[in-house]
Amino acid sequence: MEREESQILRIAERFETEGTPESAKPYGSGHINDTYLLMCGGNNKHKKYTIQRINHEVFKKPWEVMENVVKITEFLQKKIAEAGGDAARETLHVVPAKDGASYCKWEDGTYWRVYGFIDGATSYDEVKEPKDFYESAVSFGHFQKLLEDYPAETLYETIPDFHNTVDRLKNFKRALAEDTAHRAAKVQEEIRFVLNRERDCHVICDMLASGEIPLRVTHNDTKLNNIMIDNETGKGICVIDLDTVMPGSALYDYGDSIRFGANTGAEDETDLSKISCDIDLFTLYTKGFVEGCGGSLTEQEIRMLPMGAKVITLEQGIRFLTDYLEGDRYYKIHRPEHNLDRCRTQFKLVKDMEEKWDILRGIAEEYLKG
Ligand code: ADP
Ligand code: GN1
Ligand code: MG
Repeated sequence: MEREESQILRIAERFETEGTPESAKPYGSGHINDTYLLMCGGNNKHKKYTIQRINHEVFKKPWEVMENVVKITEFLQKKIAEAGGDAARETLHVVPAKDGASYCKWEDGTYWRVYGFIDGATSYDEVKEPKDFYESAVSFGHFQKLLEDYPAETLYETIPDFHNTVDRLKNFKRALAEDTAHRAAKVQEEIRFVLNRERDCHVICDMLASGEIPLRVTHNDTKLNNIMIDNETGKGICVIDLDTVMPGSALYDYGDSIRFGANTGAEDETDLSKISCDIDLFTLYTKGFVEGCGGSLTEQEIRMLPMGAKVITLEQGIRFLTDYLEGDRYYKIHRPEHNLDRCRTQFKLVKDMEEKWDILRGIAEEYLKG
């Protein structure tokens, strides 16, 4: 929901910004939180921040999200500084509220936070230059590497079963049975697409459960627009959108980037002939991610990377379809059938990956050690 600027400014005044909040404009294209670019000023100086409403329908315990974010960003700041990096730009910084908390609960029951703005860098909604995609791969891989020794058990699961594909399938079936928005009849083809791939939904969950692949601290929302790319150097400098950092699988982190960035069309493209998995981008991302992970991926993880891409794309399609069946309650939509359009791109992409399966596997297997 877009709010009056004056209200955002009043909320911003609750935080320890440098200078007085002067303007707040809607910013970015995330599907979950409401983000505003906040300008603060005083003494002829201006400073930028992002102020965000944390979507507490999605994140039921925003205080746990913020506890995670504070712990992770402090951990990363230390690691980056130790490695001689620029901790001010290479990770998010939480700006505390004036009462010392990491967020502020507003009078209407909404939850807000402020981050320092990463200036001189861009988050891209599509791959314009392949090298940006490669840089994002190195950054997401490196992010996971940096968190390799983070005590995972101290993190909250901010959305329980977030990438539990089996659970997502179960929720889809429940939504289908309930059909509250009376839309199931319209999407029989999409429903069949899911039901024909039930087995795929189990592959990664089963491997995690048996210990065949490790549970790691992962980002879990590795879309290209969750990386800031430096405008001058072209390097991926900062991983943002840390709300879903929690124990997960590297396969989902890798796969979600492929799903979004190696797609030749947009996530909500209505012309499905534009949707396919670009082999060059797939190759490039795989190289960057394996390099970024710095030797930490196991052989089995490397072997399963294409499966990560396929399963997360299927999962995402299932999530969009479920939301469509439930009457568009989760994702922000900008047109009536937006979730259905999004679902269809995901399934087209899954199908294309299936057709290119041997090629995709071959690309990943190049990186098997020994
Ligand atoms: P959502 O969960 O809704 O995707 P994000 O945290 O990803 O929210 O923020 C949405 C967009 O706002 C990002 O894609 C990015 O463009 C911008 N953004 C968020 N935080 C910052 C920041 N600290 N500095 C610069 N831009 C930011
Ligand atoms: C949401 O917040 P945003 O727009 O980066 C969603 C992701 C989906 C993505 C699909 C918390 O990401 O899981 O993959 O939309 N985030 C949450 O575009 O559900
Ligand atoms: Mg985002």
